Amino acid sequence: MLSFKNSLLEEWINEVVKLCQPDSIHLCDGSQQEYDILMQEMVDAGMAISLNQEKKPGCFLFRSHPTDVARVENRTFIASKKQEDAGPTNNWVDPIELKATMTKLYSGCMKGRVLYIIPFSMGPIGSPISKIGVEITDSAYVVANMRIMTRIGNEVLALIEEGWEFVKCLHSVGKPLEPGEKDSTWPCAPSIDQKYISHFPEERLIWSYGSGYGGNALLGKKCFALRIACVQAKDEGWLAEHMLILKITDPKGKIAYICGAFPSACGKTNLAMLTPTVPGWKVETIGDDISWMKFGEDGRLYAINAESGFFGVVPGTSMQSNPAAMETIQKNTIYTNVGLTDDGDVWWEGSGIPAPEHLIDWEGNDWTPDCGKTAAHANARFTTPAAQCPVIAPEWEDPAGVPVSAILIGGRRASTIPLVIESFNWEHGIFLGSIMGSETTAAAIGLAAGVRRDPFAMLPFMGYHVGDYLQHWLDIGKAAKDPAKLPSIYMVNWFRKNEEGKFIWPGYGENSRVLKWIVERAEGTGEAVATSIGNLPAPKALDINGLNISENDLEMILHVDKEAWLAEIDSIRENFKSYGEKLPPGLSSQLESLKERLS
Ligand code: O2Y
Ligand code: MN
Repeated sequence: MLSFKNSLLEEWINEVVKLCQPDSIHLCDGSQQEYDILMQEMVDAGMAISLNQEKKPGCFLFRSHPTDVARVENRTFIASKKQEDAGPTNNWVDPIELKATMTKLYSGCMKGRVLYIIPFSMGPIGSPISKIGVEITDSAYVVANMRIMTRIGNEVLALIEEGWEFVKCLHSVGKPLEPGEKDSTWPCAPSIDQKYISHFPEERLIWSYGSGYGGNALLGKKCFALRIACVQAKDEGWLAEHMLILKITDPKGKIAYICGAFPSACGKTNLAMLTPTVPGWKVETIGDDISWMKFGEDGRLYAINAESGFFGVVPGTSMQSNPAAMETIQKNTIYTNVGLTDDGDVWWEGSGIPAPEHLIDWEGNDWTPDCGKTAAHANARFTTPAAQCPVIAPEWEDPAGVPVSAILIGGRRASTIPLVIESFNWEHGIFLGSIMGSETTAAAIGLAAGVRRDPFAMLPFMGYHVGDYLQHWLDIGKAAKDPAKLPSIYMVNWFRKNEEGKFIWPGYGENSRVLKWIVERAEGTGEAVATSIGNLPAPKALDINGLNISENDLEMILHVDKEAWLAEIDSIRENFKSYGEKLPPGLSSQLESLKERLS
């Protein structure tokens, strides 16, 4: 029996120990020494490879099981008491049924393993915006990654012992060991239907079983900081969002903070660390994935990065796409599923570094450039400390957060959506957030019907009904002491294509031109024209100095395509129908107003 001052913690841990039957228990203190010992144990067991220490000091490579390589949305469940509270976008299972199924799986699941207890804080320890969790896991890989991605250990445990509320997160790789059985290098449940990523929102409880990978296993990230936290946020009057946070400084030294919601694989990490091409402007990073926002005393929304590391996609990361990320991942980084070169370094597709003649690929096989396979898995990851990022803003850990001036929302749209639209007001901004999305492959040829709507890029991460979620955004606007202090909302689209299917806008550092206009709008100097869909940059208001873009292309990406928008309205209406009675009236009236303005 483990004993703690906090009886809730003590009861829960002892209950889990009894159920999972580990061989031993380790309470994580969060120290460097503890991390080093765990890493060495994993290297000795053949689960991790220590990389060439001259080239990549403090770096390790892991190779996952080929069936366990990404978040599993079809095995992710929201087990609210009532099905209607999960809504049409989530997989709902009755919590009693799900607990019965998973209790059987958990029974004895940690035999032959160590049970690690990780007290962790999402956000700076003790910040009024932060929250605490405890993850119980049988994976040392999870402990190591959680130490980079969150703040773990004694300081957090002390707060729990003082009585701070905590979210219970239980994780098992789902592979008990028989006496004498040799462990595999990446233990996990043998089949996909034995994996469960389950959320019990009313109980603030997470149960994950069967996967050791990323968002399925590092429970502070998507499971807590988004799916559970967005329910806490609704109940408590704040926002837990899938957003980057960046700091932008103009040539006169004036600072603004911008949050941005983009679906996975839209370049969020790159935007958070962008190198502006506009002379005199500077961008620094606060966070790249999860923003928690609360009203401050002054009536502004303040944001914190809920994490302390980056869990970024490796393929495509290069000195050209993201030099800051490249510098960050040179040391103290965990690589998962990339290629291992013969001199103990790592390599991946899109690194900008010529492919070596030979390496060992992410599955542990010999690889040559002509072998017909990629060296790295498409969802290979780096786990790296945010503090190492060369463009991290000095105030990135300020417990008070940073005041947000603007919120960006954007998906991948080949047509219809201009480069940037400024919303008329908060309600119109929420409407834009509700209709954002990306084209599915079929729609790459321009069919609006193929748009997968992804409100605020939260579709895979909403812990409750999408209609209630959007109503909560509207309510936040109503709760503002001074609506003029709410951030302005901008829909952006870096992904417009021409008739030949080529991207029109160059993206990357050139996106600073759009950020510049947004900041100028906030300062009252940027010019805009009101259109039926929102305010667009006035002619010449967007700084295109030195940019190689034709008048025609610029016209195309800043133009309101009326026909396309009318088709869009039909598709939005279809989508809204799926919300049933929970469609916020504020959003249906926005849709009708848009139709009127267009006709
Ligand atoms: O595949 C995974 O488990 C990781 S998913 C992920 C990781 C970091 C940031 N964002 C995401 C995402 O899917 O949005
Ligand atoms: Mn994400």
